[in-house]
Amino acid sequence: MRADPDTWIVGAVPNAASAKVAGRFATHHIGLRGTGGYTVARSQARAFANALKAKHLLVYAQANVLRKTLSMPDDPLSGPPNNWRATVADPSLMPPPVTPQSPLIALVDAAADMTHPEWTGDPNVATLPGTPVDNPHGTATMSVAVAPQNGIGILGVWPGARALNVPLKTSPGTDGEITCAESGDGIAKAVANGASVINMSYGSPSRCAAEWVQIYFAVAKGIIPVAAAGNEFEDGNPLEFPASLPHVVTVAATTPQDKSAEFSNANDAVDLSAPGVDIMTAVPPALPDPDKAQDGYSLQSGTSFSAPMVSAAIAWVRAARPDLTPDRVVQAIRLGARDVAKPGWDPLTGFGVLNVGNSLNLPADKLPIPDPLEPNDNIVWVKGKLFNGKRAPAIWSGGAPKRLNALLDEQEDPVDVYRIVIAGGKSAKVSVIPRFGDPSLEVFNSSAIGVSDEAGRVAVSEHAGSKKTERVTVKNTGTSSHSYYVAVKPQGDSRYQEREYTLRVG
Ligand SMILES: [Ca+2]
Ligand SMILES: [Ca+2]
Ligand SMILES: [Ca+2]
Ligand SMILES: [Ca+2]
Repeated sequence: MRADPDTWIVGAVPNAASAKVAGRFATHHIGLRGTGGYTVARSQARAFANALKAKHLLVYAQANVLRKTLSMPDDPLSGPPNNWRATVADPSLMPPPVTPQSPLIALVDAAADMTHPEWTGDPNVATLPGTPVDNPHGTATMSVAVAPQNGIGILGVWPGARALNVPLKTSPGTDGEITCAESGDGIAKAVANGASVINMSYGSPSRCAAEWVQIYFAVAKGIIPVAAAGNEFEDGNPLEFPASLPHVVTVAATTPQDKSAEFSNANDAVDLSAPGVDIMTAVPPALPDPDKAQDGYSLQSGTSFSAPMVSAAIAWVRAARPDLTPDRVVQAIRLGARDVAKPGWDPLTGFGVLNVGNSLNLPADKLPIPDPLEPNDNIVWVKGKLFNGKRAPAIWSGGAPKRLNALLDEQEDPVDVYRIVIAGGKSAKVSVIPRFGDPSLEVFNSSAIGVSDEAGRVAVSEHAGSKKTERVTVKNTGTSSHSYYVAVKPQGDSRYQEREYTLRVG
């Protein structure tokens, strides 16, 4: 038996009499008060135990046996030079146990091959039926997220975590492309199946309103959307969607040397990076192997493989830190990233390379405050024209003043809109007190179609500077009560994207 040669452990009835006996020897009490275990020098162990025994206070005695630090053993294809996982998650970090209640990672993607040997006997992964496996992409993204520690192939970021492949039909005659309607339907299925995180390793420069609505619906339910930044840096570096929508965690790709991958799109929407060059992935054995060695595994490159690493890390942090709101989980992932390239955030790598350990350990008081009532980025989202057909609850309808603290971000959260109700003939005093950076204040009546519609604007206050409180008074000159929409936006040319403010109405 391997044990510490110098000490012994003696367990006593946890009471004052035992403590008195322990005080006569060179002892150290182990752990919480009232648990009664002591370490003692080996030379004194027998005398201490006998002294306790004489007073019927001895409970146990044993050698101070050694424990090995646990670490995640590699599977055959996850060791060097394929050890990207060690870059994002220290192998000594043990992921939380997987239970039926663990956060579900939904990967909206090409159909995954569930007959792949990597998933044999794995009860935690699934796909939705009915779509043929015609493309390696869905199998690969799922493996990077959750491939189990099973002596076969590779390890995902959270090996053995719960994952659902939501298969999309690829459009005939294209190179595995999908329509935006398919994407919207896939996101909705992920929501309906209880996703905690939705991974979208696809995109294009075209916006798609239907996809946007589904993503914001997910955000409103506390689900975190993650998307690949895109692989077109050398083809004009266009903004791609859904990656560049507000509230989406946008993932760029880095090389094994922590440099931005030459193909990885760079823009203000990028939140962080993860390895994306020569990533060992599982691929369907029955399809032609992308790297030509027909073995069910293939080295692949692209932001498509970086994004599911972040999705799995988000699920892990959600499991380990259930006290954090979803927006603060995203902040823990962003701010926990290991800074690379230019110091601080940059458009190539965002806040840096994913680092699960840092994100797990960032103290809650180092994270930004929770940001309430998102997504509220324009009047349509709050008025119920796009969502549920229901208006967002009013934050004030008369009576005592209401306050709330909130955040903006020029890219990720460009506008905050809140509904208030003013009774006929009454007024509301609205103010925005800056806490960080410079916000502006506008109020719109319910005829306004959006926060750029000046015809519907009934009040505005936009003093330059981060010290000045914005104040307006809005009077409802009609006889019946009406909804008004308070809009807070970033202003000024701060080098920071973030704003924090207190809104007061009443
Ligand atoms: Ca494996
Ligand atoms: Ca983003
Ligand atoms: Ca906000
Ligand atoms: Ca907002």
